[in-house]
Amino acid sequence: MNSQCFPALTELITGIDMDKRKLLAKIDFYLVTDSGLSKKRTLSDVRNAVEAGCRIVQYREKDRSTKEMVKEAFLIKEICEDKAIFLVNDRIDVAMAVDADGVHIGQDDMPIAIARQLLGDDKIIGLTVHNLKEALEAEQDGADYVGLSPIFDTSTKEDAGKGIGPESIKGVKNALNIPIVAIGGINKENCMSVVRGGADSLVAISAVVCSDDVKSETKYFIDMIRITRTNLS
Ligand code: TZP
Ligand code: MG
Repeated sequence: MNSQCFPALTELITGIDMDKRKLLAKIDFYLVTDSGLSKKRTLSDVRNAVEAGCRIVQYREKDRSTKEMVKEAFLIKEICEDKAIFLVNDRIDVAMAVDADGVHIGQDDMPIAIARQLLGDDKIIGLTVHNLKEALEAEQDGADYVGLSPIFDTSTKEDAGKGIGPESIKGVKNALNIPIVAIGGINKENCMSVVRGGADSLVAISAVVCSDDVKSETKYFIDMIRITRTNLS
């Protein structure tokens, strides 16, 4: 079926919009992989999260060779296919090699303007920001979304810094037009405060990948985000 001719019909049938850029406006729970913490391994985590309805996956791998990463990235891309946005953390070369939907980069990584030149206008670029100033710069430089970090203290990323608190999200949300993904120390107990704070989406790495049942944990976060949003509106 030609999704460009029948977008509404396609969405009705598949449950998602086939255009990954449009899908970015609809993300809720955001999966970031972590092979060091994962109980059931990265591919299983991605498969289960996508089956639970997760619409965005970031392949974040710090311990593998480029060759292994490319191989695994191809497999993750296949799982995400037309169901979820597939981004690669930091490694623009890996993202390009597998034709991923985009990248997620940090403040010390490739400048957005150069990443954009390399990837093209169709790809999604997310940038980690820690405050309003960085968030405004990110939007101005052409980021498609920001990852606001860390909301709470976390031991998953050693250099993440101190948590800024969920109440800090609102100021960034009010100043930006692009989506805000909250990350850092988010779990089942505090996730509602993050959505109430104004986050469009959230990441909870250890709370999900350390679990025996990634599918049900993902489902929990997706349901909670949607219910909290509905109650806010
Ligand atoms: N970037 C900022 S904090 C973080 C990353 C990758 C780790 C978040 O992990 P957790 O387990 O959800 O606190
Ligand atoms: Mg990085």
